[in-house]
Amino acid sequence: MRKIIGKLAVIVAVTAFALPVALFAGGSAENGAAAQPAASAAKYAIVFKNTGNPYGDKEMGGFKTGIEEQGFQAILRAPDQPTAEAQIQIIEELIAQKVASICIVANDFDALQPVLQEARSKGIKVFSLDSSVNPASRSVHVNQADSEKIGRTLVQAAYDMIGGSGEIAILSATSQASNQNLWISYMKKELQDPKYANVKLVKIAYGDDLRDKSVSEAEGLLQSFPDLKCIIAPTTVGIAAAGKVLTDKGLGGKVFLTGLGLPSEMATYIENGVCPYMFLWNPNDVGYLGAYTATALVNGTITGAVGDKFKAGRLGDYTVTQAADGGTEILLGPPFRFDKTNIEDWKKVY
Ligand code: RAM
Repeated sequence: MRKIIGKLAVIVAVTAFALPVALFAGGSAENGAAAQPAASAAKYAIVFKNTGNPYGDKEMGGFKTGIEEQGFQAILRAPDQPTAEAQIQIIEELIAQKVASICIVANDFDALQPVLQEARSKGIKVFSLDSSVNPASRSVHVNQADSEKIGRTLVQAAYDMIGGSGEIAILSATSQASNQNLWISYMKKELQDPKYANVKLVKIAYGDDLRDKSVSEAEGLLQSFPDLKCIIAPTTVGIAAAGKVLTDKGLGGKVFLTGLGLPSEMATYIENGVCPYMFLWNPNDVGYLGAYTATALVNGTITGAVGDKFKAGRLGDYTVTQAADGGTEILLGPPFRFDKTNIEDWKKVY
């Protein structure tokens, strides 16, 4: 770990984003558990977008660690398909199970409102994480990183890779995913800057965070736009699928790739030059912060109001702040840039 930290300390000085503090702390989840309290019957649930996403497994894994080290039971759920309807069914089951709280990684910003309000009316604490629900449906949102910075930085990266001119496309998750849609809205704002006069966003494709669909959408982009110079994939599933397609077609150095990717899944494509660099945060930490948000809401340490403070185990102290959508949020911290100089170390971490 010391070797990793030493290298990262140098890298962080030259990257747009800072290194997540939690990684410098070098703490493991176990360090946060001062004394293992006796297991309690209280159940804390997290509902991810869909199954089969390694990022989601890590996020839910971090949540489980944080809940269990506080002595409670964690319930990890995700539907097969990334739809609001499927999540509504799961949330109804969780209400019947009388869980203490529901942490939702939403497949839709507004569609979950009735069922989440029903949960809240029954005393269940509800908050979103990673992909938000609207403010009327939540106490607070746990945000992995500054949304505007993510969107703008990804367009700046594409600009840098294509030398300031050419066609670019976005390969997203589902068309309803609130986190991707928010990032894309900031990408579009960034593209309005006159500096991008020669950059053309030709299409936003949706791979639905399903591996096969993301592969065929990436192939479709290449077929429809033979002059395409860069794909921005703000989803770990999409970027890994595009990495494989570009590698298999031998398009490294011709069509560039950037976005948000898991180092463990993207190392091959960073090492072979298909993806010169990309960004992400630690998904385990997002889930772990969610676990402490859940218990802080349930035990009344926070209500989700601006200025509320709590301690999130090994991650330290957090304060609730105003979110751009009118609700409130808890921000994990800055994302990190991965490239050839550091991917070797990071692919082992997450
Ligand atoms: C995918 C999911 C997730 C998002 C990451 C970047 O795994 O869509 O919600 O945060 O990508």
